[in-house]
Amino acid sequence: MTNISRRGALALGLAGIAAAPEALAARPGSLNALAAAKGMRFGTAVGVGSAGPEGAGRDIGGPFADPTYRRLIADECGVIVPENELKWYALRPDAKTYAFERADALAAFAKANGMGLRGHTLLWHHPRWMPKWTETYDYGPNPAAEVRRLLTEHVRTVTARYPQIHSWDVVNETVDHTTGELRETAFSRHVGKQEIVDLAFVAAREAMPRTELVYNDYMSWEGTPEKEKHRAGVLRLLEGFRKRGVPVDTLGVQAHIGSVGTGESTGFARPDLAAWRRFLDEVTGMGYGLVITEFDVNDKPLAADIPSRDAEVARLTREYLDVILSYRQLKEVLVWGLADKYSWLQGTSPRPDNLPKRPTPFDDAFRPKPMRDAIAAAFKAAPAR
Ligand code: 9MR
Repeated sequence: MTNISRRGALALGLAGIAAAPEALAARPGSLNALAAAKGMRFGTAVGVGSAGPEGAGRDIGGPFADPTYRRLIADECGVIVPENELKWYALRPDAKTYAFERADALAAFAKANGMGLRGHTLLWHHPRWMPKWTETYDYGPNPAAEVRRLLTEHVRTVTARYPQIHSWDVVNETVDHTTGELRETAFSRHVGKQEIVDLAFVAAREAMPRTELVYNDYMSWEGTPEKEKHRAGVLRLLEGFRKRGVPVDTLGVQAHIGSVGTGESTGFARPDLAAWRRFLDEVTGMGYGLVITEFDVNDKPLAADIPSRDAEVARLTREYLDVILSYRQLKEVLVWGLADKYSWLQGTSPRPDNLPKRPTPFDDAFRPKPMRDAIAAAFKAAPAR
């Protein structure tokens, strides 16, 4: 286990992980092997658990403590991404400290099992997810300079700790989906909304000349005016990067699909495939790569019956993947959790019948679901890249 003390490991309940690495690399027939046959990689987010912005640095336990789940991940995946552990609120209890232990444990697990590591995220530029101290911190007589110093130092320090990360979500979710405009945070108030985002990418490129730098967001394939506004806002941001020469390589497509539970539209997916293809054409036309960073299917509005629920989730998975895998710019597909019991969706707006959701490829007993078959079939049908 690299970069994590024995005491730190014990505190996190992780002792023994390094001593007993799971199977090396994903097994033949795994989702990663099927992806690899087409020049792609498959992976998942996994977390050790960490409290939100109010409790930075505090461990609350998590899926990574489950050895059967770790084995499943090592079996199926060629890459993992820490679900929360690299976020500012998890890494930065204050302006001076870095709490690397949890992310170190995940990095060591990836290494021990021959898996790659993605980074999420150097700047979740969203007021809700910045640590609370950034609101009250004394930025001194030249606040803009202090914000720039803080962010640049953060980018350098975190990227230097994990040089093995081949792809970083440098900036996450800075486009407000309701307006298409850029979000404001304690940082941007001093520096500018556009400038802070540009700075993150410039600092990232300086620190990591050969790493894929990603702008990551949840713009979706739905046909509503609000979703259209979100896509247009993301396109404007990507165009601006090109005009200003900001070093951004790839668009991260989060791909939380399924339930459309808020705003003007509720119910299950009603994709506008023509609008979605137009969007992907514009993105790739500007020379950006694509990565699916957070795939899952929220089954909240679907009827309780499990076989039909799973079939509908699988159908939507296949439809979504067939469209986006037709773009050879797409090189990686990551799900946001591999097994239902560890999906973040269990902790968000419940189903009307309060049944557990079934948004991921494996069920609570880690048995493969029709969604896994759909991903496998989509990889088999995808053009090679
Ligand atoms: O799955 C994550 C959950 O455990 C966290 O509580 C939450 C807030 O940090 O973030 C979730 O992951 C989000 C990701 O970082 C960015 N895109 C949306 C994801 C789901 O909310």
